[in-house]
Amino acid sequence: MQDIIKTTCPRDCYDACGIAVVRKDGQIAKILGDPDHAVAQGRLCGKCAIAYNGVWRDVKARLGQPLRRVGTKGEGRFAPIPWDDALAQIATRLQDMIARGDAHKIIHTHYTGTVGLVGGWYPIRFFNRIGATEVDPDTVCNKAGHVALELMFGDSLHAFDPRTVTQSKTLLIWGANPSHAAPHQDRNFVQRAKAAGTKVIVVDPISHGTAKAADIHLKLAPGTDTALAFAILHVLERENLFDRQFIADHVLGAEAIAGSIAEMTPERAAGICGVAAAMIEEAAIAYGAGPSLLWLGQGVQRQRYGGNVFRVLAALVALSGNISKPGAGFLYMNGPGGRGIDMSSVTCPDLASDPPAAISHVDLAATLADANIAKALFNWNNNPAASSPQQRQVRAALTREDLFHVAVDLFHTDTTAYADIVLPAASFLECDDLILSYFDLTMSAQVKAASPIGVALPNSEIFRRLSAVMGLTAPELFESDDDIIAKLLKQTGYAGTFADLAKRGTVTLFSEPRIQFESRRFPTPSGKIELMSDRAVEQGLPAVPQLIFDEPPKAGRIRILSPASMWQMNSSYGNDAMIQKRLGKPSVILHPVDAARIGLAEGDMATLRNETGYLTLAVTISETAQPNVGIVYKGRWPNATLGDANVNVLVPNCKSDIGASTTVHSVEVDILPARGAP
Ligand SMILES: Nc1nc2c(c(=O)[nH]1)N[C@H]1C(S)=C(S)[C@@H](COP(=O)(O)OP(=O)(O)OC[C@H]3O[C@@H](n4cnc5c(=O)[nH]c(N)nc54)[C@H](O)[C@@H]3O)O[C@H]1N2
Ligand SMILES: Nc1nc2c(c(=O)[nH]1)N[C@H]1C(S)=C(S)[C@@H](COP(=O)(O)OP(=O)(O)OC[C@H]3O[C@@H](n4cnc5c(=O)[nH]c(N)nc54)[C@H](O)[C@@H]3O)O[C@H]1N2
Ligand code: SF4
Ligand SMILES: [Mo]
Repeated sequence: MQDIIKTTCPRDCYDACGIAVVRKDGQIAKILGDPDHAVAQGRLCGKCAIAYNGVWRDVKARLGQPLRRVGTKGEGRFAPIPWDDALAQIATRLQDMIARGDAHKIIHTHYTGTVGLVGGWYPIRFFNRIGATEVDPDTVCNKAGHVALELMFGDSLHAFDPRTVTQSKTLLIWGANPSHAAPHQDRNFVQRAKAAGTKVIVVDPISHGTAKAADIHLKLAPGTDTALAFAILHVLERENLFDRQFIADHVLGAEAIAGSIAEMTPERAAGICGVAAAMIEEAAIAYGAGPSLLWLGQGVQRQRYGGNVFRVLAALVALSGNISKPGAGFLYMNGPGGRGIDMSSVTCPDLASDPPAAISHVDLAATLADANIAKALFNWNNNPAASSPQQRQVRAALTREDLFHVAVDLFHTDTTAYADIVLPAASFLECDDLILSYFDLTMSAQVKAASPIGVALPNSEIFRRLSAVMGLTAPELFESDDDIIAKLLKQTGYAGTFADLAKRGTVTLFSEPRIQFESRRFPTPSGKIELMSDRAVEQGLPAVPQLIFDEPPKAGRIRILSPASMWQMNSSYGNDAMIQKRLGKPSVILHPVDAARIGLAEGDMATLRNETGYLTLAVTISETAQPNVGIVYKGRWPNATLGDANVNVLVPNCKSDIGASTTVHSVEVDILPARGAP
C-alpha cells in the first residue's frame, strides 16, 4: 500500500520547502518536493533530493545507538552502550561539576542541525536549568547584522513580507546569494519579480547565478560596502530622492552622517569599490525612486566591519523612506515573534538561577583549550570541528583528555570523533515539529514519517531523559513535544490542531500582505529609526555609522570568501557519496589575472596560507571571482578531504565590530603553487 506524508524541510534555509514522503507499506520509498507547496512546487533542491534519499536514510551511515569512546580522542573508535548507561555516565560527570560550583564550565554549542522550534530550541531548557554556558549560535553566522539592525530599528526580526514585491519597482539584493542559499526563492521570488518588471540589483563581489541574471550587478571589492552605500546616499540627496518628511518624523540623527554623504561622491566610491560611477548612479536612482525592497544577505555582515556596514545599509532604507509602505522594506529574516510565537516559552530562560552565560563562537578554540573555563562540552545540532573558525585550534582543544565531551548527532562527524559519549538523534523524518520559514510568514508541519533509526531519539526526548536521570524536577524539563507544539500553535492564532496542519503541510498566517513597521513607530528608545544611537555608545560603538572600508589585500595577498555551496547545507551532506561526486575536488576559484600572476593553471594544486593555518586545494579559474578575491565554498568535511581540513582552518579568531561575530569573508591568504596532491 502506498501513502504520502506531507512534511517540511527543517534545514537552515530561506525556502522551508514542503516535502512529500512517499511510503510503501509504511516504509519510506522516496522523498520528493511537495507539488502542492507554493515554494517547492514539487521540487527539492539538488542537495536535499540527493541527501534525503541517500545518507539521511542510510542505516550504515546513521548513528543508531549510543556510543562510548574506546580509542584516543579524534581517532573515532567507539563501542555501543545502552541508553541507561550513557545517560548515567553523563549525569554522574555533570552532577559532579555542578556540585563543585562549575556548572558554567559546562559549555554547549548548537545551531543548524534542525531549525524545528522544538528540535532546535527545547534542549536549551536543560542547559538553562543546570546553569551551563551557551556558545551563542548566531556569532558563527549573523549576529553582527542582528545587533546593528536592532540598534537602528529596534528589531531585526520583522522583515518585509515577500508578497509585497508586486508593488515594488526595485529589489536590491546586498551580499546574499539566493541562487545557492535560497534556490526556490531565487526562481519564485527574484526571477518572477524581474519578469514582472521589478528592477533587480545585486551588490556582491562574486558573479553568482542571481547576480548574472540581475539587471544591474555592482561587483564591488569585498569590504568596501560602506563606500558604495554612502555614494548611493550621495546620489539620492543630489537627486532630491531623500524622503524629507519621513526623515523629519521618523529618523533620529540624519544630520550626523551628512558629512560622510557629502564626501563620498560616486566617482570617489568607484575608485574604492571598483564599480563604475555611472552604475552606482543608475542603481541609486532606481532604489531611491522606489518603492524598493532591500534583501540584506548574511554574507555581507561576515566581515571585520560588518556591523557598521549594516548600520549604513539601514540608513539607505531610512533616508529614502523605503519602509512602512507597500512594496518597501528590508529583509534580514522574519522571526517567530511576527507570527505570535514567544520563543522564551520554548527555551524557558527563567529556569536559570543566574542569567544564562554566553560566549562567542569566535572564542570557542580558546575556551575549549583552557581547563579553567571549560570542563565539559555538549555539541548538538552543530559540527564545530567543520564549521567554526580556527579549525586546527578547535580540534587541538578537543583532544583534551580532561574535557568531558558529549556529542548528539545523526552521523559520526569530525566533531563526534573527539567525544567521550555520542548520542544518536532522530532525524526530521522521524519526529513531529513546527517549522517557520524565515523568508515568508508561513507556518509548516514537520511530520513523523518513519521510526527512528536504531534506538535514536529526538533531541527533546534525549534531554527529557537526561533530566530524569539527573534527578531534576522542574516540570518544564518534562513537557512533551505534543504539548509544546499545541501551545505554540495557540500562540499563532492558528485555528486548527497539529493534525490539521499536518494535512495541509504549510499555511499562511496572514491572508493579506503585511507592511513592515506599518505603524511607523519603531521599537527603539526614541520610537524612531536611530541613525544616531545612545545605545550604540553604551556598547562602546560610535554613535553613528562610520565611513570606513577595507583596503585591498597587501602585497599580492588574496581575500578568500567562503559562502554557501550549492551542494551542501553548511557541513551537512558532506558525507553523502553522491554529494561528494557533485562537489568534485576541494578547490579555490581564482580570477584569471591572479592565476596568471601566481603562475597557476586550471587544475593545478595551490597552497593557501596565513597566520592561522594552511590548506592545499585544486585551482579553478573563473571570472566569477575578481582580482584579489578567491572563493572556497564552506562545508567540506575535513575527514573526507585529503589534507584533513576545510576553509575554516584559515579563519582566524577575529571578531566583527558589532556582536562579537564571525568574519569568514575577511580572511586573507598568500597563495603558492603546490606540488602534487594535497
Ligand atoms: N568558512 C565559513 N564557515 C562557516 C560559514 C561560512 O559562511 N563560511 N557559515 C557559518 C554559518 S552561516 C553557520 S549557520 C554555521 C553552521 O554550522 P553548523 O551548525 O555546524 O551546521 P552543520 O555543519 O550543518 O552541522 C549541523 C549538524 O547537525 C546534525 N543534525 C542534523 N539534524 C539533526 C538533529 O535533528 N539533531 C541533532 N542532534 N543533530 C542534527 C548534522 O548531522 C550536522 O552534523 O557554519 C558557519 N561556518
Ligand atoms: N545551498 C546552501 N544554502 C544555504 C546554506 C548552505 O550552506 N548551502 N547555508 C544557510 C545558512 S546557515 C545561511 S546563514 C544562509 C547564508 O546565505 P547568504 O545570506 O546568501 O550568505 P553567504 O552564502 O555567506 O554569502 C552571500 C554572499 O555574500 C557575499 N559577500 C562576501 N563578502 C562580501 C562583502 O564584503 N560585501 C558584499 N556586498 N557581499 C559579500 C558573497 O560573495 C556571497 O555571494 O544560507 C542558508 N542556505
Ligand atoms: S535545503 Fe532549502 S532548498 Fe533544499 S529542500 Fe530544504 S528548504 Fe528546500
Ligand atoms: Mo547561518
